[in-house]
Amino acid sequence: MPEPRFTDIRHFDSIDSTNRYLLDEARAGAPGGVVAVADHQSAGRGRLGRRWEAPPGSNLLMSVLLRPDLPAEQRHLASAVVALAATEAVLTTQGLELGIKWPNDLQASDGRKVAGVLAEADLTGAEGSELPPVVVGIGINVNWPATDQDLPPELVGVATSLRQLVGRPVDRSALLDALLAALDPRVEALESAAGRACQAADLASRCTTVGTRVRVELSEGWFEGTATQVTAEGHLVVDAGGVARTVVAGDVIHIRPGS
Ligand code: BT5
Repeated sequence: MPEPRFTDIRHFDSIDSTNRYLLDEARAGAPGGVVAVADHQSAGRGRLGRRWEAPPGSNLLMSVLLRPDLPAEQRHLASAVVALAATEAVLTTQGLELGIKWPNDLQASDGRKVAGVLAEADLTGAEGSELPPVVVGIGINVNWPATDQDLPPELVGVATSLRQLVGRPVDRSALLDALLAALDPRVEALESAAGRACQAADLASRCTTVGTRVRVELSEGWFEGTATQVTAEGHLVVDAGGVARTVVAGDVIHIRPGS
């Protein structure tokens, strides 16, 4: 039996960012499988310099260090497996189905955001290395917001929590255990082509973006279309006026509902 991966779990009362911490650990040579969990982050980060909000002691804020043997074009699957493990953990512990809004949000059935995933790779010095480190962080709104009144105005109607959705406080540590248990076989699956195909298929089946009109905002402009599929690499295909455009997670600034 291979050893379970996620046994080195480092808890912090407060830290700037669990992603920052594990990126530094990765640079210092830490092995894949290290987990960082924080009660509070003073500089929790989202994609592209955005902030991740969570008051102390209320939500699940965690990162995992992975050294997946992944072809570069399939790297998005490393963050996808964390999003998939989180939806699985929410289903097993709360009986609640969440969707994945491509590329990295977990959302309730009304579209409000419950969790966000941030994957960061440190490619400096990784040249020639077969296993460049990837740190995948996830912030899950577990007990905050308890009501919409807790939210800053810009997140009202945008964010919700497991507590709001299930109507009672939710145990963060049971959710963490379930997430890591679900993640272990999924990370293992990244090692083979068949396993990666399975993870991509799971992502496609959970992805609530497919079939909807989207406005894709990239650094060099935007376009609108209908999302038609998630590819085996985890990319999103958008039909823009009869032209199929493949969108890569790392290139996207925002995916918004299209008109
Ligand atoms: C994300 O970014 O959704 C990725 C969030 C990853 C956070 C985790 S926590 C543990 C680990 N350590 C870190 O430092 N980060 C990771 P993005 O798609 O850019 O979404 C950020 C945007 O979501 C913000 O600009 C807000 O509009 C909104 N937002 C901020 N906090 C939120 C919350 N708690 N719930 C829902 N939306 C939020």
